[in-house]
Amino acid sequence: MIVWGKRKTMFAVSFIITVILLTGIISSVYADDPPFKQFLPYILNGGEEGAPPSTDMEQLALDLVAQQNNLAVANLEVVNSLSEIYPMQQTEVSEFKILDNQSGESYGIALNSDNQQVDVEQIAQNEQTLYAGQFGKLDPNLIVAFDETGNAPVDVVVWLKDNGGAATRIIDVDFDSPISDVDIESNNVQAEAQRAAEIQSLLAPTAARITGLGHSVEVAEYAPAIYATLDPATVTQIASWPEVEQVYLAPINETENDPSDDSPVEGDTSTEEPIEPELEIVDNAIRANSVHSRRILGLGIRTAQIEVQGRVPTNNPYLPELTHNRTYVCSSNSSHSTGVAGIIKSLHLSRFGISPGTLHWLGGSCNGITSQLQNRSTAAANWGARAINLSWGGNTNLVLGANDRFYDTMVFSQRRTVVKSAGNRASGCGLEGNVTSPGLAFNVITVGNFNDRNTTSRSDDVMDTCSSWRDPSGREKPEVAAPGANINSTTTTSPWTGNIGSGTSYAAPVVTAMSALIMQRDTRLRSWPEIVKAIIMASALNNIEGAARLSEFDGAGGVDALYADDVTRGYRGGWSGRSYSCSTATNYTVRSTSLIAGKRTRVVLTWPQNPSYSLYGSRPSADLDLRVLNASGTIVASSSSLRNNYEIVDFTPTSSGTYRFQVRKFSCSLTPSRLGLAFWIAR
Ligand SMILES: [Ca+2]
Ligand SMILES: [Ca+2]
Ligand SMILES: [Ca+2]
Ligand SMILES: [Ca+2]
Repeated sequence: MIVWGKRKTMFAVSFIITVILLTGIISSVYADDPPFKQFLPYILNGGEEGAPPSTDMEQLALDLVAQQNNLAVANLEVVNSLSEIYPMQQTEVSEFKILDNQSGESYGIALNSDNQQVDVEQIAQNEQTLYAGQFGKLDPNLIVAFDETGNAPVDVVVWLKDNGGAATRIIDVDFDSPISDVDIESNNVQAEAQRAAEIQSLLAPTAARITGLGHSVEVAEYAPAIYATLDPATVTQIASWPEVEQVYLAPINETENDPSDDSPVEGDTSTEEPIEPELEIVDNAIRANSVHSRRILGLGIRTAQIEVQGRVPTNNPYLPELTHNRTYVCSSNSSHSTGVAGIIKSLHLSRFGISPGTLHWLGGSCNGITSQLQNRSTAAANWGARAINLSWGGNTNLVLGANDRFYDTMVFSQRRTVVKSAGNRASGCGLEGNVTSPGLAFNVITVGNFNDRNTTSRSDDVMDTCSSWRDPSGREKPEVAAPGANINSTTTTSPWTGNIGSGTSYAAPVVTAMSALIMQRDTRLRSWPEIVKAIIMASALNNIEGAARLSEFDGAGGVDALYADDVTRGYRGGWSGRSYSCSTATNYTVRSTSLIAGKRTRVVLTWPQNPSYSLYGSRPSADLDLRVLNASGTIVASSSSLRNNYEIVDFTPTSSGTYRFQVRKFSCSLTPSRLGLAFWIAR
């Protein structure tokens, strides 16, 4: 790693060159790579994560908060901090979250590298304004794409400013709620129709304007997105229109299996792994078999997989009764599509899928074209899919792109659970480790890949060395990990099952299928992706690497279907869903429950990123924190992330009694609309 001082100098030089070269960007001809390419992640996302702030700076932050609020510094504690570099302004800002242990109040303070107090949200806004002034409202990856194609037209997504959708009526739910799923569903149908009408009237004038320039367009149904193929001059013109939020590259996407890992390397015992003889090892490894024996099979739940490449054969006897949508898929059969389908719903007697009872939809795009993938995702949702699997993606250098914003919108507005493979870009595959887009999206569940070593014992489990892990600044992705190494699933030819290889592509459908099991257990959860995500994270107790609470490669841990089912049915755990707006009380108790001394407890809070937030790519529109309070009001555990749109606590109470799970509103710029909470208690 380069030390900060040296990097800052290097950066300053590159930055000056960048500005010189990119002034009047469209008229210039790019001879080389855009010079800012290596800084892509930091330019739009409001900063690269810097080195942690020094203890001196931490002390200064404590002193300032004490001074400004008339508090005793001895009662104050830094609970989280984050340093980020803002390249357009050539500044580094350190943010601190400070808790007053006596009152339970929390305070935020931000300092620049000269130890001056600054308004960090203002700095983030300025960064975006400066970027737009320099480069237009263009996705940095779009600028790179124009460079690579010699300024030829490329596929883009014109994303419009949007008020966040109709003020939808949210029905609060928890395990004992008398609200029926019929009420929730009719609420959703109404809200979705309202949203579609609103989006169409928002899109029509701009779509007509682009058509007027001589370009054909397509529009999305529930997202403020217009698809077109445009040259740089036209993009620059469109980006200057006030109604346009951003113009994104519409990338070409690839499947996220790792074909190089298909078979053991002969003679190299260090890398040799047995091929899973049966998919049922995965079933057992995550204990889905125990859930199946409770007759929870995903019955009555609609799932979908959106695929890059081709079809699933209609004559595979273990994959009957699928809904094959063939609009944009290749005419040939695909081992990737067929393998993913089997992981979700194979009916092979000894190679059962994780949710063999679901009604399942297959469709996608032969060539991984973004507009087609988004279009087919909407078609799947319209068909009724409630859990949607995305085992494909692309590297955007950690910049949130057109697909991230689209799927964040799908979760936010259409209340679907969306699951995405983390990518296979880690060192085992010779790459840098970036989580791929749309796995950077806040609201999807991003899944890493662990190797269960073909045993149900958990002690030998390891992360797959290809599984992507590198995060956007201040965030932690993936959320969870699932088995995805040396998988045996359904195939395209007789005998119809066999080795399909490895990759996060095969870990994601495990979690998609688990979502369907959760939704069968309680059908109200079909339209509460926040609760489904909270349940999956709270129950992911197979710690594969690093800290048990949350760590770099496995997130909250390896998934566990049995614990997830227990939490869903309210056995040694439970869940709640609530409406939530920026005007909700600063301290808001979601749930009170009895906890047991000496029994490990895990609580997860999730809320959606509002995709209409002006700083969408760099920070959540609401920064909520999670606290657990005992009967006397003392905080016994807390989680205070600055950038994640989830919080997780993992602790063991020292006394039995009633505890409160409290949401602390640290900041709220735009409503998240709702939140989900789930908790698990050791037996
Ligand atoms: Ca194992
Ligand atoms: Ca871990
Ligand atoms: Ca990570
Ligand atoms: Ca937070």
